[in-house]
Amino acid sequence: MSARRPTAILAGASALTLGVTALLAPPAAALDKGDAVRFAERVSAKAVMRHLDAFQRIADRHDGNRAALTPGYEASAQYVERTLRKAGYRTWRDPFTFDREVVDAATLTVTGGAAYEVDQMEFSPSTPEGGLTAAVAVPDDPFGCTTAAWGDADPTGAIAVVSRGGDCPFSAKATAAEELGAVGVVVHNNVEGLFAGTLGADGVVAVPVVGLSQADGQALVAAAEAGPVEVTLDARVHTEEVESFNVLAETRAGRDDNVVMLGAHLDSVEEGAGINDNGTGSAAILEVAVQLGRLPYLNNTVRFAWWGAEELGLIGSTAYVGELATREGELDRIATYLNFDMVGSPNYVIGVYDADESTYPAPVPVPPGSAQTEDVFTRWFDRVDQPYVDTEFSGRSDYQAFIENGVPASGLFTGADGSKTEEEVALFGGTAGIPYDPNYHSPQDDITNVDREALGIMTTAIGYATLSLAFDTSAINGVSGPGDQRTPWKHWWPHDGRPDDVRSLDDAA
Ligand code: DPN
Ligand code: ZN
Repeated sequence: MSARRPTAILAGASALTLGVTALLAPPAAALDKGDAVRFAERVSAKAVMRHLDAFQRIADRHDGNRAALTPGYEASAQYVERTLRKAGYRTWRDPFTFDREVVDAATLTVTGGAAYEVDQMEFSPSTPEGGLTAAVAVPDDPFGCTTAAWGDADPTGAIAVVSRGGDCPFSAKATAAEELGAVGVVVHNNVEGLFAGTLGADGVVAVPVVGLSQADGQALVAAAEAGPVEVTLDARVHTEEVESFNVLAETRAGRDDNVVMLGAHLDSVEEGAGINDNGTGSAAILEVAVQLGRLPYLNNTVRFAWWGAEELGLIGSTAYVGELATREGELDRIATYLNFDMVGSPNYVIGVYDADESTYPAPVPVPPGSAQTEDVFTRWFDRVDQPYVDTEFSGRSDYQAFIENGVPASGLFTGADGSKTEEEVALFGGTAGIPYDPNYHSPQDDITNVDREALGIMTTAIGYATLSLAFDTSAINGVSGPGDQRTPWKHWWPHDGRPDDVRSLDDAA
């Protein structure tokens, strides 16, 4: 009997505890091995909503968000860890470091007048300490795309103020102004609000380039057209190395040389609680893990990951795959990776990552086995007469690192900032012409921003696919059967090993 199965673990518990546990836990009707349909019914939307309520409470107690590097993320991780441990899992934190840009100054001050907020463009140099004081110069053609656009205006020694738009990149505006002697460049928006621009690469110009809101830009240009205006631009950033972490757990049951992996990013954006993006994915796989942990036998190991710093650029999942790629055999053991990033959008579609490119050509690698992974989901939806659509296999989430390293993947998605079509309304209801999630990346992505029907449909599909693959991945990688379950293969976290980094789990949720 492998020492890795829950029954062996429970046997380690006192008989009294076992007795009590058995009395307290509802008797789990015996599940026939590999009965994915019955298992799918066990993963309830109600339980997933309870996890989402916990994430909302965590955000409420931690500055309104669960963003990477914040106490809200730490508390979210502790909730996941505590829930998993109650379900019999060991959990691991998989730390990673990365360079984070820190803003030291971001203002444009009119001498004797208003002070405006600016956004230093990506790859722009910073101003010196104390900022840069100069006159404002405005080109004849407000877009300032070329030196010719400046006409009779001369920006020598001045800070150029140009408008976004005119069908040229920010780098062209900056290069033209610098060529004519400008010492700094301000690009004001051509739609409401501030924006985060980029010069596209390092070294494009040697002068600082910032974005400014439309309203502030128009006020500045009007003042400059009425007479000389002097401003001080103070825009400085520095990078520092920071550390975050992924949360990982895997079933004790199942052969170690054939792993089915599920993942969802646990971090939110700084703007809000991130309940749909991506509390829904995190909560859905958490409940699948809880229910799966109750099964004493699986053919294949199922591994779960709650990713850190996805919103900062897929950083946690990329670090994880990068680490595995350095360890002989690690990636080969992963039969397929299932990604769940936004599975409860209020104006939802039931979307499956289009790995066979039947609707959308994929702009990223599609490893063999991905189409077969997609089939597991579409077969389920066909079986229960659930309409579904393809969504682009775009790599725009935590499966990117896996597919770039040859690991097959697919996943489910209810939509983000894309606009719902009439055809999709005919299939799923909702409203055409507005985003699938109108509150995407906003403070309004809270517990009211989840469609329970969509969440239930997706949660059941995830449960079905997980159990189906936990018993049989042969359609994906040709591996079938129980394999050798006796030799717990030393994963790069020693299984028998690293004491759970259990910290005193405060009652974070
Ligand atoms: N990448 C996800 C996020 O913003 O957290 C969601 C997403 C995926 C959005 C694909 C748009 C397209
Ligand atoms: Zn997001």
